[in-house]
Amino acid sequence: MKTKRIALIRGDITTLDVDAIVNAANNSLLGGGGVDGAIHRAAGPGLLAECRQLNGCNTGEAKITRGYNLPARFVIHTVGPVWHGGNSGEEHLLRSCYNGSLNLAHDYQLKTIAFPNISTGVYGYPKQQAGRVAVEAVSEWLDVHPDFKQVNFVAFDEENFTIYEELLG
Ligand code: AR6
Repeated sequence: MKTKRIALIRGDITTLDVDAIVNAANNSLLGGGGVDGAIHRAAGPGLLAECRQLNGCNTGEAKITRGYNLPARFVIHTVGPVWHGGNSGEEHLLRSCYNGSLNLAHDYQLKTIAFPNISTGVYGYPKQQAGRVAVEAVSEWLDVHPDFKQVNFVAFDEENFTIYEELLG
């Protein structure tokens, strides 16, 4: 492990009892498939009602809501880039999702967070490359935020688990 403050968890992010789980959302913030659909189903209709007030979210940025029926107190919704081959600013935008989510958590004085592998489902970002960006961005952010307690990477499938295991050493 790069740091004791990074953990790898296998499973479903909606079951985690952390201060905030991160949603891989779309620009509308009005729900969708993948982890977004799972989070909205588990949180219940209050989440969608609050999301409607947010006026969407730009790619690479993040917004926060309460967690409603989730064990997590908050949901941080971030919009990852769609993969267009890697020369369209995807890495910069993906890094910005991690930094923006962590900065928002810090602003709310949260101490524990869980991330899915943003952009690697419907949005097509290669899982290994996205995992590397995620681990780098989080490690760098933690280095300058010694008070933050724990960042969890959540691997929903075996492929993601193996990727993070190798990246985290
Ligand atoms: N817990 C943790 N990780 C999960 C879960 C879960 N319950 N379900 C899926 N994953 P995706 P994207 C992983 O497609 O690529 C939605 O329709 C999955 O294995 O959820 O950023 C939104 O509304 C994958 O590695 O998000 C947007 O329109 C990762 O989560 C669009 O999809 C991300 O896959 C966003 O696409």
